[in-house]
Amino acid sequence: MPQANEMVAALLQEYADLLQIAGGDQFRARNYERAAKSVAGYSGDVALLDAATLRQIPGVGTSIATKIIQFQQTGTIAALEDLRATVPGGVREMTRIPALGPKRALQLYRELGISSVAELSAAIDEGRLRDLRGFGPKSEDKLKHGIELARSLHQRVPLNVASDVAERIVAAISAVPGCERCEHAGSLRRFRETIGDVDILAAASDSGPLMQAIIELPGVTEVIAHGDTKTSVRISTGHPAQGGGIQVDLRVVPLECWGAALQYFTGSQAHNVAIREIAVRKKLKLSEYGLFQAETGDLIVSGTEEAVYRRLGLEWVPPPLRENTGEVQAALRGDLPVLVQVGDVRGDLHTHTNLTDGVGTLGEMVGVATARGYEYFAVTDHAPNLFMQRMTLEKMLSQRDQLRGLEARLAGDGDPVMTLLHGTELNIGADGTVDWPAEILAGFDVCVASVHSHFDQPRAEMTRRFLRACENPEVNIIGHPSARRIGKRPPVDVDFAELFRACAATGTALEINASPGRLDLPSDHIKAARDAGVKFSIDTDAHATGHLDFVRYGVGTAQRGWLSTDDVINTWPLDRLREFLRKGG
Ligand code: DGT
Ligand code: CA
Ligand code: CA
Ligand code: ZN
Repeated sequence: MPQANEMVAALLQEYADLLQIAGGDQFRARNYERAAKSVAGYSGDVALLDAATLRQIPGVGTSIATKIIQFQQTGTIAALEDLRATVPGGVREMTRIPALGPKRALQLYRELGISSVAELSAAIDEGRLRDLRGFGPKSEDKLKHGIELARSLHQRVPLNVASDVAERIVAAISAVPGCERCEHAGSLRRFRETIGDVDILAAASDSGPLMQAIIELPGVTEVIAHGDTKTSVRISTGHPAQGGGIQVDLRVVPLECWGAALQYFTGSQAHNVAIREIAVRKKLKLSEYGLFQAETGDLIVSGTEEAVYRRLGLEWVPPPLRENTGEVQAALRGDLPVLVQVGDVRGDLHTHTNLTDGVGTLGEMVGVATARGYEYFAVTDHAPNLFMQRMTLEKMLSQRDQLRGLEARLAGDGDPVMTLLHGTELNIGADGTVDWPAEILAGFDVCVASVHSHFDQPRAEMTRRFLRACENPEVNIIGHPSARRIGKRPPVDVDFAELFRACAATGTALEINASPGRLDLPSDHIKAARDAGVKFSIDTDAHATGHLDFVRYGVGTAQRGWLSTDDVINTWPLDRLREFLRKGG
């Protein structure tokens, strides 16, 4: 995404937040929020557009276009500066705490003078919230939990944010003369769902110029350490939510050590400990410099990861498996799974357009899917029970016509380039029922069904709710099954073992939602689900054309769950997929 779009989106979002906190016009706040999303998902560079072109972006009218022009000229928005003066930044931070929200954050500020998360935390401990209207012991607990969640995200960065930073740095370091190799390692290479710091490994005989290059990169806010083998900096991420930036460690090794170093710095620590124990038993010594004879110190291998693993009697272990959860034993037996790859995905089965809350038109979304080379593509806009999306039967049917027309045009005179599937994302109601009667649902090619409300149901009720959705013959995929938002909302309390059994028995797939704020089903549940015979669909839940690219995070998450193509329905040819979507009916 162009950098200016990112910045403008952040400013518009901040403006929306402040409007809402200051108790202004909720309608205007929502407009700014919508514009922020559109700008973030817009493919052109807003720094280069005139007012007339800006107004073509969905949600951008005259007033917002004027503010963007002002940003182009001054780097800021005057109206925003005014609002900032009336609401302290710490209060806006407070609104990010799940279970608080703008109204009550402002109440805390006005009535108790609390203007930061730290002050709020102290006030809870001192019992100062207890007598406040609208707050009680139960909300104290919820707030404390919310503060924890918000803090954990503040320290660790979402996968896509770290990934964008790493890509930028690897490109910059690779371009330095003398750099022979450069790749990212650490938790990012393992596709953990959040990243503590970004580890970059490079090979060069002289590390100096590479170390110099990283401290001079644009966006570096602090040099934490600067040496010959390791340099650490803090760098801003360019993403709105990550004010504090992220730490990046660059390590430079001689090319001969590449494989041993990459293995070492990819981790995880637990995996490395297990591998080193195997080395010790073979009277060898493994370090970031290579695999050596313990006694003589003679080097055996170090050039490639494959050679290091092979000499230890193991298959090469794909990084997402390296968590010491059975992969070492499997690699010793030569029994690792053949993991699903991004290139195996034949289509996306959960996407949105601007008919509901997406920002891309049907044509734009389909265009980008075609360019990705997908064989099939499902459009699954929200269904009527999510009232704020204002979906109707008429709108849905007219979209279906439009989609069929588009498909015919894609095919031209020849074979269809890509099959378009008309789907919907249904809402699993509190009792497990979904939108629309069965005869309407039967008209869709694919139905995703998700929980979007009543997140706090007790386990037994929540489990019954999911089971009923699975037993619905029209429901094909349970969307973002845990409904968590990483760092924002905890997973729902459902009996996963029961859910997995029901999915396997009814032929309902569980989604692996690839959106970096979700990554849901979380990887730690995937393996158990697979063992129960569940099939999966790796979907982006794209709300903008750029989101289709999130599929790689979904595939990384699936790999962490040990999945192969046989487990993932949208890697299958269309006829096999269609057979699955019939649910045996
Ligand atoms: P993160 O940054 O918290 O998301 O997680 P990692 O896994 O990237 O951890 P990090 O950055 O501390 O270190 C990167 C890798 O380097 C780690 O996975 C294993 C290796 N490593 C770093 N320090 C040590 C250490 O003291 N002992 C061992 N065995 N390995 C280490
Ligand atoms: Ca790291
Ligand atoms: Ca590190
Ligand atoms: Zn959804």
